[in-house]
Order: sequence, then C-alpha cells, then structure tokens
Amino acid sequence: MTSATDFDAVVVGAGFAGLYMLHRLRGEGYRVRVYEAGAGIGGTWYWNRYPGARCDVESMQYSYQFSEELQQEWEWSEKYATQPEILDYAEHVAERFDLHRDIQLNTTVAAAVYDEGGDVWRLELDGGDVVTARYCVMALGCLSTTNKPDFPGLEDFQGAVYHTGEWPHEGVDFTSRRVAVIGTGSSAIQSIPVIAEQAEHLTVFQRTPNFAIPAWNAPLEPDEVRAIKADYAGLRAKAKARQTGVYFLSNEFSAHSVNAAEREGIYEEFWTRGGLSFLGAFDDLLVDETANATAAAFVRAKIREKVANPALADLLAPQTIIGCKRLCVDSGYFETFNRDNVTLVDVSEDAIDGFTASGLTVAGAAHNFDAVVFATGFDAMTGSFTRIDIRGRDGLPLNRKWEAGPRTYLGLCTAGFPNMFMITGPGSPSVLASMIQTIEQHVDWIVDCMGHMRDKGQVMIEAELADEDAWVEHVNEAAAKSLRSTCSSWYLGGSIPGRPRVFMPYIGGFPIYVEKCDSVAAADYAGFRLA
Ligand code: N01
Repeated sequence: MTSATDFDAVVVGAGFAGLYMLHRLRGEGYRVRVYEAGAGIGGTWYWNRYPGARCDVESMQYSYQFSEELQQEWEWSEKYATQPEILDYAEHVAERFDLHRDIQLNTTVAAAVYDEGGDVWRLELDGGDVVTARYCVMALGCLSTTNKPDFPGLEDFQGAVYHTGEWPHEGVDFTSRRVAVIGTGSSAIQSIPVIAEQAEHLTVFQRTPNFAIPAWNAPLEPDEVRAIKADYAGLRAKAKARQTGVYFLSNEFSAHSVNAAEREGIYEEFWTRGGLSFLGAFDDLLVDETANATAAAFVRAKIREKVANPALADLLAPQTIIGCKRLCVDSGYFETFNRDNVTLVDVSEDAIDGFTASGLTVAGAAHNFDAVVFATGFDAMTGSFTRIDIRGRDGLPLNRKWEAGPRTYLGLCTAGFPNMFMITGPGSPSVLASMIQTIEQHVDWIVDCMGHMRDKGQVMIEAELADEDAWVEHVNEAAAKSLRSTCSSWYLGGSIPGRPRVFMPYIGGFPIYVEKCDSVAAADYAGFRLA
C-alpha cells in the first residue's frame, strides 16, 4: 500500500489485541505503529496488579492459538494463571515475534480525527505529535478505564488511595495498616483474602453481594498438559463451538428436567469442578428465572456453610439472579469474613457519605483507615473510547453518536467513522466469551478485510447505517432474552452514574457471531460501503 500517510495503520493499545494486530499487519507487509499509554505492554494485565490478581479462564485456554509453536512451547504453571505469569507470557510473545520495535510506549492518543479529503486518520498524541494513517484500529480493551466514584472529600483523606485497576508497580505492603476495600466484584473477591492476611484490620464496604464459585486452583498436571498439547487444535475447535468460546464440560438439558435430588447432585459435581463452568450445570440457567433460582439457592447454601456468623452469611449471600452480574471465582473469599481482623459494612441502603481526613463515613458513622482500596471496577466497554476525542465524517464526535449507548456494526465498525476498526468493540461477544479467542477472530477478520481492499484498490470502508441499525436491534433482542440484562451490572453501564442503560456485548453466542462475520466477508463485505 503506498500513500502519503505516515503509516498504513495505527493501532491504539498494546494489550493482547494490539499485539496480535501488529503481528498480523506486519506479516502482510503494512507499515504499522502501535501506541500504548502504559510504560509496558500487556494491557489489562499490565495495570491490574492488585494482590491475588489472576485470570478466571483456565490458562490452557486463555492464550493465543495463532501459532502452534507458541502454544506448544509456553508452559503455564497453574490451572488459573497469575497476573505476573500472564504478563510474562505477553512479554514472551512480544519478544518471540519481535513486536517491540513497532510499539511506542508511554504515549496516549488524545484525539483521532478522520480526514474525509484523503480518507486518512489523523492522530494527535499527548506529546503534541501528529501522525496519519489509512486505518485506525482501536485495540482499547473492554475494561481499561477505571471507575473511581467521586466521593465528596476524597481529596482531604490523608491515607493512601489505591484502585485495583491502577495498582502501583512496586506493590503495596499493608502490614500493620487499617485498610478499607470498597466494592465486592471480581477484583475485590480476589484481593480481599490476600489483603486480609497482611492488614492489621480490613473493612469491606459492600453495596451488592456477589456470587462466587471456588477456583480450586492447583498446579497443572504434566499429563493433562501433555494430553492437551497432543491435540491443542482439537481443544481450540471445541472451544470455538461454544457460546463462550471456552470449552468445559456442560449439560444440555434443563434444570427442570431432573428431580430435586438429581439437581443437587449435578450442582455438587459442578461446584467440585469449580470456576465459571458452574453455569454449565444446566442449559437454561441464564434464560429461565426459576431454573436460575435453583442454582442461586444451591450457592447461597454453600455460602452459609462457609461463613460462621449467620447474620454475616445473610449479608454476603446474594438474593439475586446468579450470573446476572458476572459470576466471580474465588479462593477463600467467604471464609475470610470468619477472621477477627475483617469487618463487613453494608452500604446497600446507607451509601458512603464521603471521606474525611482520617477515613470515610456511612450514615454519619466514622470508619478510619490508613489506606483505601477502590475495587470499584471500570467504565466498561465504552469508557476507553469516550476519553479519546474521536471524530468521524463532518467532524461528528463519537461521544455524540454514542450518547444514547454504543452503536456498531458487528462491534467492528461504526457508521460515520470510515476506516476505523474496533477489536472486541461493543456489539461483539467480547467479554461474554474468552477474550483472547475473540481478539484473534476480530484481528483475522479485519486483516482479511484490509487485504480484500488492497487487492481491489479500495481505500475506504464504512458500515452502512441501515445494517448497523439492524445489528444493534439484533444485539438488543438477544440481550432481552437473557436474564443477564435484568440487573444493574457493568455489562449495561450500571456502575457509571448517568450512563444510558444499554446491554453492550453481543449475547447471541460466539459461533453465531463468527458465522455472521464470515458470511458478511463472503458476500463482499455486505453491510459495508467500500470505495
Ligand atoms: O469491577 P465490578 P471489578 N459505592 O464492576 C462496587 C473482570 N475481572 O474490577 O455491584 C460502593 O465487577 C460495585 O457495587 P455494585 C471481570 O469481567 C476479571 O471487580 O455496583 N460500591 C461492585 O461491587 C469482572 O466482572 C478477573 O452495587 C461501589 C464493585 O464496586 C470485571 O473485570 C478479575 C460504588 C465493582 O465491581 C470487573 O470487575 C478481576 C460505590 N459508589 C476482574 N461504585 C478475573 O479474570 C462501585 N461499587 C479473575
């Protein structure tokens, strides 16, 4: 591709999406530059270094599959990989495929503006530099912009303030400190047991309790690894055929199709297996409220077995739909509340009023701390787009286009923003499937599309508005069928005050989605205008 641009493509973000995008584009001979805000690569695994951080998708599946050599040579040590091990893996990939030379770290993209005259993107970097490229690929991640609630008086607090998603790289020693954790999502559930072991006292502020299934993490058995590696492609194919893009044993019958004793037995079996696969015990747990209630009751009973104080157990046991908010995976979370140095404060009715110099207050009562950990999650899925000043045709800001919620065609493109691709954008399965699997599918699709355009001498691709509208409608229809759309979660912007409540990921399942993307490509990119 020859043009007057600095690059054929710029990629924003050097997480797993940006790394693979760079690898593929360079392999096809494009001039590419990746810009990364962090001082290192790895995206979410670069920033989320809080104590106990691990992936809750099994390590043998939470990894790239594009290179057989890579997946054969890399050795994961545990069933669920720790954050440092995943970051080592990202570094290994970057070195193995010589990616670093085209990645510019410590560089935030402040603005991306489409120039209609030349069909190019103009990116303004935080240092003031401007670069141009035919294609702009947003590899921003779905959970990259932290949500830090704007509590009054926080600036007066004299203690240390941390956010799980922006953890200090040198680590934090909580020994002899009085610590608060705000939030009880996945990050909190992983970090609380570890912080409790160190801190003098830990107080957890819980607005909504969460369901968590034990991880039963353990070192990987060499025989199991050998068996997977003997047919890695087979495992990947089985995973690809699953709604979630992850393979695990699951049942394809209703919770109502068995009697109560059999149902308990099946839940017990899935509980013993542990992790996210618990929701695979029956195939109607996320669509039938009464089926779901049987699973929720089972897990509530388990929580009551783990927590010695019945009143505390009641507070920790959610009365809601299991799996509506993202299911958590834990290692000793509920048992942590049996410790003498751990207190739970329920802020579901009386919210945190605000901060003082020495701590925070709830309903006027003071709670004093040396350190506060915000485990308050992310401005999910759209937050990383809206903090960049992205402008498309006629100078239209993306923020304005997405005012009432994100609108995309297949989560890959959005009408009015030609030549801008998103990796795992809103409207694609992304966070409802295994991220690396969905990243590879998106990257491959985008690179094929660019190749198609290159072969035909085309320089502009844009989603057709009518096809985008139809896709958004389909995404919404699919969400409406799932119990997942019925509670306030980050899937629908629930954690951010003022965000429109729109279920953002595509819940129709990975296989249907892949089929749709493939059929669009096979029909000369139906639903896109190419010029
Ligand atoms: O964030 P969250 P997270 N006052 O949004 C509470 C992935 N992940 O970082 O539920 C008091 O889930 C909020 O309360 P509520 C995974 O996909 C994966 O934990 O809104 N509390 C909630 O309890 C996960 O789902 C892994 O009522 C406030 C918590 O903060 C996603 O990241 C590990 C509050 C936020 O929970 C996000 O997880 C970690 C306020 N003003 C994360 N505002 C693994 O792979 C918010 N909260 C293992």
